[in-house]
Amino acid sequence: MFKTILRRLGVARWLLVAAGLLASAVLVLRNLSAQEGGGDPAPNQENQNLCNGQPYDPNTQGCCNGTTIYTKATQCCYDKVIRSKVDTDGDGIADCCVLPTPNWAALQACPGTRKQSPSYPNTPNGCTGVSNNPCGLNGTSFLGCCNAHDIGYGTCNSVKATVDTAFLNCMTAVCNAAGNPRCSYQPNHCQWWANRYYDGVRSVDRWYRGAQVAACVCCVNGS
Ligand SMILES: [Ca+2]
Repeated sequence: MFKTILRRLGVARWLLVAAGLLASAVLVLRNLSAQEGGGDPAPNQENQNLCNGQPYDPNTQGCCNGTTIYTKATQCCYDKVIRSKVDTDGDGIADCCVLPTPNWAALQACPGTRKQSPSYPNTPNGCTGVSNNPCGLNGTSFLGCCNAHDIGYGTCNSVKATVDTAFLNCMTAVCNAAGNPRCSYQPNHCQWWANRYYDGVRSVDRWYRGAQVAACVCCVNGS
């Protein structure tokens, strides 16, 4: 009886050892298969880029919206759409330049370059909301200066401070040419009004930003 128990314990020990060996073998096999077939590309294709399963060369091609391959030399992908770098729809600018730009923030985030919109008329309208000739004398009209200022704001990529300074210089030149006279209805001189008009535009951003949004289109690099 006692011998039988000892013999059975011996058999159980061998069974445990055999089970341990089998588990180790399974682990080794599992590791080998993970190295070969995991989520990464196979070793002989490790540098291959796929677009929706199709291989492409990222140096010359792109994967638009994660689904469609396009050629970088002649096309761009903007707003998830493949567009042409030339003007195929006849609106006067490359199709990769998108009209219109919705707002100032979008314009700042514009991918690539900003260009003048061919459909923006950039028509000046004089001294908007104020008198063209606040001094009220012959030779003291700021109309031409206000129009130039409008066109400056409506020129894509213009610099606001530069346009505003040119506006002041223009009005100062008008006043100087007229001898900086005392104005007809106020006890101020022409230059006083020039300075007020300059202050009026220098301190406000929204007119400049609105004009830039209307005047600019966003063009993807190379367009
Ligand atoms: Ca076009």
